[in-house]
Amino acid sequence: MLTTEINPLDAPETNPFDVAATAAQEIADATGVAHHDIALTLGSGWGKAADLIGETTHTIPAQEITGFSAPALAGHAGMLRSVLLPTGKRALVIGARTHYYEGHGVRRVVHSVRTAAATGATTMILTNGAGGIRETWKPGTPVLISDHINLTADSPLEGATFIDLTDLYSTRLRDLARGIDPTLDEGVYCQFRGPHYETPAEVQMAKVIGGHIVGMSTALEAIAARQAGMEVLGMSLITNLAAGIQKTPLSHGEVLEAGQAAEATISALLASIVAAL
Ligand code: 8IG
Repeated sequence: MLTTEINPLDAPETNPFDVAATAAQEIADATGVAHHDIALTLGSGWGKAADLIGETTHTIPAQEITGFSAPALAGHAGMLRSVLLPTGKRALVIGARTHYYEGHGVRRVVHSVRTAAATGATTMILTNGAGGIRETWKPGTPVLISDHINLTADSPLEGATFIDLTDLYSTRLRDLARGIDPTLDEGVYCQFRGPHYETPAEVQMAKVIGGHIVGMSTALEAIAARQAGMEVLGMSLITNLAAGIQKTPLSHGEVLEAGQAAEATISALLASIVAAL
C-alpha cells in the first residue's frame, strides 16, 4: 500500500486476519508463487542470510503490500523476498520489521507474521540483534531463544483468545540448530518496549526474573506465530552486553558494528539451519 493511504489494520473494526489474507494474495500475485513453506524475519546482523539460503526470484518493497508500514528509518526500505531453496521449498524472507516502539500498535508489529502464515508458511524463524546478560557472551555470539518474557504488557491476541505458549520456541528446531552448531547456547529473551536501552537496574531485574537476553522485538511476533499454528525458531545475535553488564555506555553505532562483524558467520549458520529443515 502507498504510505499516504490509511493502514486498514488501524481501524478497530477490521479483522487483522482478513488484512493478512489480502497481503498474502498480493504476494502470490506479485511473485507467481502460490505457497510459501517457511518464513524468516531477518533482524540486525542477519540480513545476509537472505542471499545464502537460496535463489531470490522476487523482491517486493514491503510498503506496496497491504497492511505493511513505510520504513521507520529513511533509506531502509524493507523488502519482502521469495526465495527458492535448494530443497525445492519456498521461503518468504521478511526484511521489514515494524517495531513495537514505533507506536503504531501491535497489529502492525505482527502483520508480517500473520501474512507469512497466510502464504502457507508453517515454520517461522525470528531473528534479532539483542543485548546479552551472560558475561560469557561476547558481542557477535548467536544464541537460541529458549523462551521469552514479554515485558511490553501487550499482546497481539484480541478478545478472549487463550493460546498455550508452552514450548513456544520449538524444542525440535532448537535441537536441529544444535545439530548444525553444537556450541550454540540458549537463553530467555526479554522483550522491552524500547526504543531506549535498559537502565542497569532494569537489566538486573531481567536477570532476577530469569532473562538472559534483552531486546525490543520477537516476543509479540512469536505469540502471533503460535496463534497461527506455526513452529517457531528464535535466534538472537548478541551485539552488546546489556547496560550495566558492560561497563561502558551502549552506542547504536557500536551495536551496528558488532552486527556487521558477525554477519557473515551467523548468516551462514542460519542458512545451514534452513537447509536442514
Ligand atoms: I542490538 O541492549 C540491541 N538491541 N532492549 N537492549 C535492548 N535492545 C537491544 C539491545 C539492548 N541491544
